Formats: sequence, C-alpha cells, structure tokens
Amino acid sequence: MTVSDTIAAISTPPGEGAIALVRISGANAIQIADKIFRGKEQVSEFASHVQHLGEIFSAENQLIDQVVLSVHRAPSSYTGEDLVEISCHGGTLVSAKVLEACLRAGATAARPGEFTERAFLNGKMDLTQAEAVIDLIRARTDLALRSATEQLEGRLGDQVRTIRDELIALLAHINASIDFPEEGIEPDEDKALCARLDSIRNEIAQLLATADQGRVLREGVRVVIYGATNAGKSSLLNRLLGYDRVIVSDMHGTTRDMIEETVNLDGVPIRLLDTAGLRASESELERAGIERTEKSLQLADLRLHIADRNAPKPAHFNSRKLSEFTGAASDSNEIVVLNKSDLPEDNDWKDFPALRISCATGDGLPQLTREILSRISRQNLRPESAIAINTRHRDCLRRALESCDRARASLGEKLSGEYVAIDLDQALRAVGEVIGIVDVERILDSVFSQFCIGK
Ligand SMILES: Nc1nc2c(ncn2[C@@H]2O[C@H](COP(=O)(O)OP(=O)(O)OP(=O)(O)O)[C@@H](O)[C@H]2O)c(=O)[nH]1
Ligand SMILES: [Mg+2]
Repeated sequence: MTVSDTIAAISTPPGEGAIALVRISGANAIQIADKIFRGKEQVSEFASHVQHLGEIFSAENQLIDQVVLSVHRAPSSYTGEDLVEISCHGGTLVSAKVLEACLRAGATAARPGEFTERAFLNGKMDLTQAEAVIDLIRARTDLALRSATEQLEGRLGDQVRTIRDELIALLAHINASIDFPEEGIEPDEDKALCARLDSIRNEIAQLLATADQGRVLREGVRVVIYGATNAGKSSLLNRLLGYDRVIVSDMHGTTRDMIEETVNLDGVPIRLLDTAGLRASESELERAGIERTEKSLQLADLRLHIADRNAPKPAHFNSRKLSEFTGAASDSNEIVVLNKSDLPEDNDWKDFPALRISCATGDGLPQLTREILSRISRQNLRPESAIAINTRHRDCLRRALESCDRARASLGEKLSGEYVAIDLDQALRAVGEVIGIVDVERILDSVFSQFCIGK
C-alpha cells in the first residue's frame, strides 16, 4: 500500500446534477491543484477550509470550468492528509475533465474507498467508524441511519475498546503470575479471575446478539411470497409496494423468476420476494423458476404462503409436502394468507385458519402488515437498538468468544497460566480486528473494496 501517492476521484455519483465534487488527497494535493487552478491567489496560499472562486484549465491550457475550490490542510481533513475539494458544474463530461486535469498534473486515480481507508490509516477513525460510512450511505430507514451515525461517532468502537482493555488487564495479570510464579495465583484470586473473564464473555455475547438486527438494518428482513400459480403473489407484492412493479395476469405461471423489492414497513426494511408459482409443469423454464422459489424459501426470515380462496386447496397445502418445500421444522415464520376475499370461498377452505385478504379491494391488508411486523418482533429481528454489528464484526467476536471459553475452561481446570494466556491472547487479537488494531493489512481490502470511488 503506497499511502504516499496523491489520489484524486470524482466523489459525487455519475449523471447530471447542479454540482459535482472532485477530491484530491495526499502530500502533493495542493501543488497539483496549483497547476490546474487559476484565481486571484495561488492555491498554496489559501487558508484552510475557505472556499475560493476560480477556473480550472487543462494540460493544453484550455478552460474547463468555473469552480469553487477549498484546501483542507493536514491533519484537519477527512483523510488526515492535505485534501483539496473542487466543486465544478455537475455535468458528466465537466467532472471527468476536471479529474483528468488532476491526473495529468500528477495525481493517481483513487480506488473505491481509498479516501476513507486513508482516514483510517491516518488514525482519523477506527475500522468500525470507516464501515459506518458505507452503512450511512446505504441506510434506508431512520433506525439504520441512526445506527450508522452512532457507529460513526464511535459507540461500537468504544464498547469494543472497553472489552479489549479488560482483556489486556486480565492478560497482564496472568502473564505476571507466569513471570513471577513465587507470587502464585491464590484460589481466591482464581475465582476473581474467572468472574472477570465471565464478565468479558458476557459483554462479547451481548454484542454478538445484535448481529441479526445488524443484518436486518443493513440488508432488510427477507420475506418470501410463495404459493400456487394465480394465487395473487405478484398482486400482493404490488399492493405492499404501492405501485405496479410486477406483471399480473389470470394466466397460470405468469411470474417465472424471482423479483425483489424493498419496502419500509413501520421503520423495518423488508426485502420482499415475489416468486414463480408452484405447480407441476412441463416447461423446463418454469421448473427452473420453481426451483428458485424453493431455494429462496430456505433463506427466508418470513414466508407468506398465499392461496386463492376462490379455487380448491392446492395439493401442496398438506403440511408434509409443505415442509418438503421449506425444510422448516416449525411454521412460526410462516403466515398463511387466503387471497381474493372479494370472491366466494371454495368449500375446501371452510373454517381454514388463515388471514383473509383481497389484493383487489385492499381488504385485510392492514391486518397482514401488522401480522408481518409482529412475527418479525417475535423472531427478535425488529431492530430496536442502534448498536448492531455487521457480519465481519460477528466473525471476529465469535472467535473471541471461543477463545474466552477455552481460557475459562483452562482456568476452571486450574491449568498452568501459559494455557490461559495463549487463549486470552487470541481473544485479544480477534477483538482488536473489529476496530482494526491487529492484522490490519489482511482485513483492509475486504472492508474498503465495498466503498464507492471518491469516498
Ligand atoms: N378478484 C380478485 N382477483 C385477484 C385478487 N388478487 C389477484 N387477483 C387476480 O388474480 C390473477 C392472478 O394474480 P397474480 O398476482 O398474477 O398471481 P400470481 O400468484 O403472481 O400468479 P403466477 O405469477 O402465475 O404464479 C390476476 O388476474 C389478478 O388480477 C383479488 O384479491 N381478487
Ligand atoms: Mg406472479
């Protein structure tokens, strides 16, 4: 990694807009800006954080655009390096030409996330804060936004640092007892050590318990709509979305592929999946679609099994067949819905326990929404707390917990301090990875490759 390079990128999304922002960061940022900018003063003389009007010229000395430029001197900048921000007019070609001028004046094109990566490497933020930048950009609900903001402010990082400090103190104590065996750990002290380790273990477990909510905040709850052909699955997706996203028709087998859309139900992001209807089909294409339906059911957080109450009960509606489809032992994450309540009910459904709705009239839909939200709450998937870890944090914390458990077992069996120390050291490393303290190089790539260029 060559942090010494000066990098440049367009930081605003592609397309037309009022303004586009081009950023330059690195030791030569100001010198590069001086080469391409003409205004009343030289860029190198600008005070930090003050905007100046001027013009950008190409290497061929051609005027590209009138811009506003500001210098953010190290270390008081986003990246912690000298940073120049050029606000030009928001045309695709204009911003591309400004960037080209920067590159020809000596900057290199930034990789995705490289600005934030530099902020991390220069100690402006820990790794959880850098990750919060992506979450903030991608947030789709108020709570997801709050969670990302709090993570960016360092709440998760602070908790992890506390756990790490406690582990360091415990490890120091045990190492001391190894180095000075004559001062040996007394039985009383042994108990105190176990209690300290248990408390660390609990703190890690509590953070781990927020992983599901973290997934929901970042990705949404996976709700799969499935059932026989013509039941009204696509109609239900359109109803919940509030617009006609999917083609609906009275032909059986209209939907052949999975269609996914996100809705915000009472602050909970829901990934709704409409699927190919279940029926015995001759068509290879349709069978491939049905296979996808079955796969999606295995990954669902919640399944909406929908049927047409105006038609006879489909064969797959007996429970043995059902579990073949879903692979689920319990149906607590399944809501059975009888659609077309505006039409007469087939005798097959007499007294059948299910929610009755009509996608045609909207009848029963508020009840269905309430039921969806209540099932999500019951599964503990409803995000309540603003602290919610991501998959990478979960992986590190799980390893930390396992190491703590091993250390705890060694303490319990009164094994020599060396054994305990090895496990605690591993726990310490795993916890450190969450905030980016050890093995930095290895984890950086996987974190920053998810960013957009210019961030
Ligand atoms: N009367 C009535 N018709 C409905 C209702 N919901 C859907 N329909 C009709 O039922 C037919 C099938 O609806 P779709 O939403 O395409 O059904 P689907 O389950 O997606 O069907 P496939 O994609 O073929 O599996 C269409 O003609 C809809 O207009 C309803 O509540 N009442
Ligand atoms: Mg359909």
